[in-house]
Amino acid sequence: MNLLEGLDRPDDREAVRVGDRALSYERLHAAAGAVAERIAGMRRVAVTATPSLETCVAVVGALAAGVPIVPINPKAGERELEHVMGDSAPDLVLDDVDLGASGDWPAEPGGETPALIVYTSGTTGPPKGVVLPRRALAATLDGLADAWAWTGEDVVAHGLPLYHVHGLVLGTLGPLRRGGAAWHLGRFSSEAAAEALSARATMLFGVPTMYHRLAADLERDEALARAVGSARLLVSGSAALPAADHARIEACTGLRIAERYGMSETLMNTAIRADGERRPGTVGPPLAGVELRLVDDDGAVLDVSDDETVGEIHVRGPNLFLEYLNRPDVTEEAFVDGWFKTGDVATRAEDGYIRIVGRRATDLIKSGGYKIGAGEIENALNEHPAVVESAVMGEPDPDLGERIVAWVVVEGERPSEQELADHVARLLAPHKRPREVRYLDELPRNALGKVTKKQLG
Ligand code: MCA
Ligand code: AMP
Repeated sequence: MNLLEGLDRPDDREAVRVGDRALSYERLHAAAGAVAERIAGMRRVAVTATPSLETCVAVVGALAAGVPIVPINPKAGERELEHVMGDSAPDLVLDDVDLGASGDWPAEPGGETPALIVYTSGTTGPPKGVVLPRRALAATLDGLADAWAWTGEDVVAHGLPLYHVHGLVLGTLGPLRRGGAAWHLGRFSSEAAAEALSARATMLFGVPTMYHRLAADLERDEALARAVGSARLLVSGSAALPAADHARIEACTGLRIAERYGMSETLMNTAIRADGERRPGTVGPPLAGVELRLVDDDGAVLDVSDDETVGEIHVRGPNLFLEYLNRPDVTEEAFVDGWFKTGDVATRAEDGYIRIVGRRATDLIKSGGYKIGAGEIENALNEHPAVVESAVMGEPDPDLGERIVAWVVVEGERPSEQELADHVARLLAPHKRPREVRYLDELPRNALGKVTKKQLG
């Protein structure tokens, strides 16, 4: 099974571009081969996943070698880095990749070989490493190729981080499997997206926050709107796209965004097809090969397609992860009869379209497309010397989807909001910092002494 089929024919076509630097298939193949030779036989490696050609070569080299690679947030703070490095214990951090080196590729590893370990937040405690095998990457990318008529002719533009599934698997490995090109914008901006799309890019991948910002810019600038309107497909995922932003983008570009729904553990589950109806608020039918069911609170399977009855999404298929690294207990709890319990709550329409209406855990926050656990932030806040206790929640935000709000009880001199935000950014990551801090004398509690977050806000 050739995971990156595009690399079977390493010629001088462009494979990856980051800003104004690019690598041909030939160069990528050679440089990744050198990485593969260097790490042969290692148990696990990591890479500080900056948006760079070096990161792409490190990941492709590790895939070539059959050595699982952990992409690390370059802005990971002290605690987060300590945890990820301790938990994954890489033999090497591939931060000195040489784009000019050359080496040979070993034989293709088997489909169950772990390929990537991507860290994702839970409700409490530190993030968990999701172990993704090669066949899951292949299955999800082929499912999307079928849904979007995605071929080697396509050039995917995006400005997503390379330490999560969206930017790494879909935005980078996707084009390499198809034999097309990935065009990383370096950092997302409407101008960079428009430039790529008016040059060679055919598809744009982004999170709803990016489309929200894009909409505002396109409304101001017709030339920008025309450039974005030349795309073959605009795709949104990682969080719910507000209907208003969907309509604004359509009004400016004439294009209706296609949404798809996935998760680090499952990769992609559903997608609106390139030739399918775009109904705002829906994420389309299951991808080929993915089984999806809705289950009620008692665990009974809901055999209904009325776009009204709500149940938790369970999925099964070749797109699923192997396990949470070092967490057999949590892995076991995540499944029932071979089905993965997503925690997402949805309806199903007669034509199979899924509409996500919420999620089971209130302690999970989706901000800017990042999944963030409330407990993780509370633990970080509680480490601040002035903080006695804290409670963190997500509140609706037009730009970020949800913004992180922290309620804190402090003693002594009150630290400023900025100080607490910086404290969390330093320990965890900047995107996990509270955007707002509210000070209280005490947190509301029920008779059992448990904090009742519902009474906050
Ligand atoms: C601000 N900054 C700070 C601080 N405050 N740095 C240190 N300490 C602080 N206190 C810095 C930030 O690091 C950042 O730096 C800049 O200021 C702006 O920060 P922020 O406001 O957080 O960024 P933003 O502009 O609001 O980011 C919006 C975004 C981002 C670009 C949309 O949220 C994003 O990239 N989201 C993508 C998330 C994603 O890929 N999710 C996929 C998960 P600098 O400017 O240098 O960066 S995978 C998934 O969900 C599944 C599989 C799926 O379905 O896809
Ligand atoms: P992560 O754990 O970071 O991979 O985030 C996965 C979660 O993102 C899913 O469980 C959903 O809650 C959410 N998600 C992803 N895509 C969509 C979408 N198109 N609409 C709504 N929620 C989404």
